[in-house]
Amino acid sequence: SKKVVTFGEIMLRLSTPGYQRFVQAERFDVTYGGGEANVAVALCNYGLQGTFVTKVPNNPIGQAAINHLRRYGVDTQYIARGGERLGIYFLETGASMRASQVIYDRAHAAIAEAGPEDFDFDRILDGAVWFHTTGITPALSDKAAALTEQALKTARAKGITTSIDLNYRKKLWSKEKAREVMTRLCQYVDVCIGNEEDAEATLGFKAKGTDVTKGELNLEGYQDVFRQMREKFGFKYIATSLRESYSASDNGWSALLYDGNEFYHTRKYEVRIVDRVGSGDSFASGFIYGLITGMDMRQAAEFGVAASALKHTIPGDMNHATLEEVLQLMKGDASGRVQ
Ligand code: KDG
Repeated sequence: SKKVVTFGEIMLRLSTPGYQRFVQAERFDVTYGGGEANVAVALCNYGLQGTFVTKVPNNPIGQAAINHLRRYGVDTQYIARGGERLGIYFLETGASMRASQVIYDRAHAAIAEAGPEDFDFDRILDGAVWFHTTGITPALSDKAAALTEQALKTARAKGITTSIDLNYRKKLWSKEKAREVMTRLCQYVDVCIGNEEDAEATLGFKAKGTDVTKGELNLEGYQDVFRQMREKFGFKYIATSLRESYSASDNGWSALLYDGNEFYHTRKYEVRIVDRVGSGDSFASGFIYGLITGMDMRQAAEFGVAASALKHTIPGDMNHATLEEVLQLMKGDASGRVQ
């Protein structure tokens, strides 16, 4: 099956049980997450060969992260071992009017301190049809940014389709730094995924006359931003999942796609949120899956948004919805009920 390579960080996720606050918790639930690892797992679930590239410490916690990926069929052969530690992130899940909280404990993670000696991208990318990364990886350190650039450049040189999810993480870097680095990386990108806030923070694109921080969906503003992005970088596709209504527990969820010619707004799903972490990655992996398997761009976006709607119902960062479930949902009504 088709090989897709993703590159980034996998972290140990420690979340408070149920809806407990951090200050109450006496134990944590353990799982693993990370934008690009989430994409690799979802692609394996759909039947592609997801290859995840990172560096994890040579200790049992690093091994546990690798085992977690292997459990879902991810190819882990290029994961470098060594360095100090696996990054951790703590999660307190929100409900109703109380928002979720994330605390990072990821400084000096093995992947943040990895160097060119750890990865031979020419060999890693051999036989791949697609390379994916996100704006989280170059935010980890200057060394990680250089590796991300190296991977994208190598993929380009080998004729492999490249995608990036802009994924701005304000706790990791400033907008100024993000803009400098992401503008450089986007030269090597075919498919760009990101919402209005990501586009503003990482690339400086702002819809004329709209305030992205207000959180109201403004399709015209989006179209304006996507046009500017396309003009500057020549992306083949620009896409984003869209949160159409805002509350901590319910979402109107759709996606928008632009190919330089046509804007396509997918159908909208009403989702009740169990765990929204990783929903953007679910959209990205679904969209990538659709394009790789020959769906037209609209179907690929519909597949992505249906996959992402299902993710909201699944605890953990990774999407464990099956291919059949996603296809079924695409056929059903928008409330998610299937006829
Ligand atoms: O997109 C989901 C990610 O945010 C999550 O898996 C954790 O990679 C992560 C991060 O850096 O926030």
